[in-house]
Amino acid sequence: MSRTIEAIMRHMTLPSNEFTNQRNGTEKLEKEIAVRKRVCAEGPLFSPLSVRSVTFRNRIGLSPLAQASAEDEMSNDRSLFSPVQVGPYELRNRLVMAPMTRNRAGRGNVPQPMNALYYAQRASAGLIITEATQVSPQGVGYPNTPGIHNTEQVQGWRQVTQAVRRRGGRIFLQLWHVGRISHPSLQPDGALPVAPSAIRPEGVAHTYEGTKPFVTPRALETDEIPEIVAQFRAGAQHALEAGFDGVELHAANGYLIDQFLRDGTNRRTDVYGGPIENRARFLKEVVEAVAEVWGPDRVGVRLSPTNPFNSMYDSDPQATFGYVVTHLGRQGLAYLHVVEVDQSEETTGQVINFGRLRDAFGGMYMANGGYDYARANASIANGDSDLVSFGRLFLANPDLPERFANNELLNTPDHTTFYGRGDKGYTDYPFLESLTTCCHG
Ligand code: 8OZ
Repeated sequence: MSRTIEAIMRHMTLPSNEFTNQRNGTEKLEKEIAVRKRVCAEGPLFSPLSVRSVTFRNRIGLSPLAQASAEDEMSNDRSLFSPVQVGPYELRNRLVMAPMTRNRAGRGNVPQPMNALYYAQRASAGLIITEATQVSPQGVGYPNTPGIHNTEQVQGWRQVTQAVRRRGGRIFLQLWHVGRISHPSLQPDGALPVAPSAIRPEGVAHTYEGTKPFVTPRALETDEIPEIVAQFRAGAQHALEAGFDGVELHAANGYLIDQFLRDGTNRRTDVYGGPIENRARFLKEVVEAVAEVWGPDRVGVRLSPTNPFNSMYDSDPQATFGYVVTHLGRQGLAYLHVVEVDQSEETTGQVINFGRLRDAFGGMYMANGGYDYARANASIANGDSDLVSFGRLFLANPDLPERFANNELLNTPDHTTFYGRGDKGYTDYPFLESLTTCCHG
């Protein structure tokens, strides 16, 4: 159901002040006054009104405000290609390149020129979100993933941001700490990975010596948590120095922040565990720290409420994430980015209503997970989302917006080259017009 129709139905049972409290309240109020005047003059109470596929026989019970938004929806041309304001930025389209781990950082987890070329090739996205990037050596969980915790890494990332900017693109850095999804061989001094609780994930870690069974992580002491918040703050500061346009917090897919949020991985009995108000405390503190560096309107947050990937589970994801997004909605963030699908063969079978999360957040909603052009466009046109991020399609099609716009065929992603090693399957996917070398120099 579109957001407008939902709003209309809600409005039939809500007092009008509750409705006008929603986002853009003032603008809507002004519109309501204008529409009331017009409605009085034209008296169309018994004229039919069509809102997409639904025709109302008359307008009784449909407030002038609801009529205005319905008419707006019909007359507006929201699509993947309409510009959108995200924080201080007007993005030229609503196609976002999703964060994707590619394991191609250079020595010392420093981004290299090949990485700059890869991102610059994809600069026609309305927004690029980088691959997940460690805020500290403790936050590392895979080989050759980039960091943002030392000067060399900041310099490496600066080449990336400059290359993207030269092509007129916008780029946010995704800040990451893997928590328990690591292995002593990837940790400083061979230490145990850390987590909210000492619960071992199923499966294997990916190390420089191949895969190894996950170990039981060490539960963080309460007084260690501010140090990790400080790692995120420092990562945010480094991202600013590296020339990014903003940052996204990786609070999804079973990494450290998500491990605190969901009750399957958080069995703490201190102020960071137990009820969701406590489980969300770590995320709240990280958001606050990072927003102090960037301002909240250049900070996005990524969540994956039902994704079981990395042995994740929550007993009540609608309530857990309803609370989380309601809190985030009050912070004035750039956007909420939601992985709406399960990225694991073991599905929990849990179904939640993402529209309710979107409404509870109230700001820019970025949808992710298995969208193609038609579905993404429809989602934006009917108000179900404001932005859509594409992973594999962007990986394989550096000029994805152009291909969508012209209804062109798409390159097929090559799974064998997703993770690691060289430019094959990285910077050599063809452009429509063989512009593969477009971004050098
Ligand atoms: C695939 C392989 C390694 C890491 C995520 C950062 O799922 C990842 C990731 C994905 O968010």
